[in-house]
Amino acid sequence: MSQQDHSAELKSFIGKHLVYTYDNGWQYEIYVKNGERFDYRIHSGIVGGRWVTDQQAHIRAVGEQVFKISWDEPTGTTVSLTVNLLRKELHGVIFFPRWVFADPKKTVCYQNEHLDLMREYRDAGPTYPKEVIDEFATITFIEDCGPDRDDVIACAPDRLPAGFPDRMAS
Ligand code: FER
Repeated sequence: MSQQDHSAELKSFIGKHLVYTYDNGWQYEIYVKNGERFDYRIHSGIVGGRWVTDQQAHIRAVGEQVFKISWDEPTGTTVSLTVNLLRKELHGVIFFPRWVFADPKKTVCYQNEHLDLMREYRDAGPTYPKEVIDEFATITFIEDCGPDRDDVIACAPDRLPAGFPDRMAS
């Protein structure tokens, strides 16, 4: 299979909408829009309130119902998620530049409307030493929404009805 065309292996992942909670309590939501892009919303954790749509990412199948999403944020934070749909388990590694870890609230926004500012912060740093977060998460909600929708993740986390992510978990 070529590097460019890996749509067949991603068939069961594209369109998935997931909510998961890391063992450290941080709660996240993602929607896999297509083979190149995804949306996410952060419900809690040091960057809780942050949300992003159409983030470009490397999305690959790495095993039976196991997928990997890796990307580089405009903030300089890099993330790689391994998503195991069979075990409803996820493993994330987040590499935070020092400035994000020191002052996470600077990145809490709808990032799409502040891309230039995020790149300015990234370039101002400091970048090092990076903070590496290595955590497992439990996937509490999975649904299939189909590809390329703009209405799955379409507002800030604090605009959702109270208890939204937990209700999605039941
Ligand atoms: C995740 C861990 C970290 C995730 C996103 C991030 C979408 C991004 C953090 C940041 O940009 O500060 O599981 O899922």
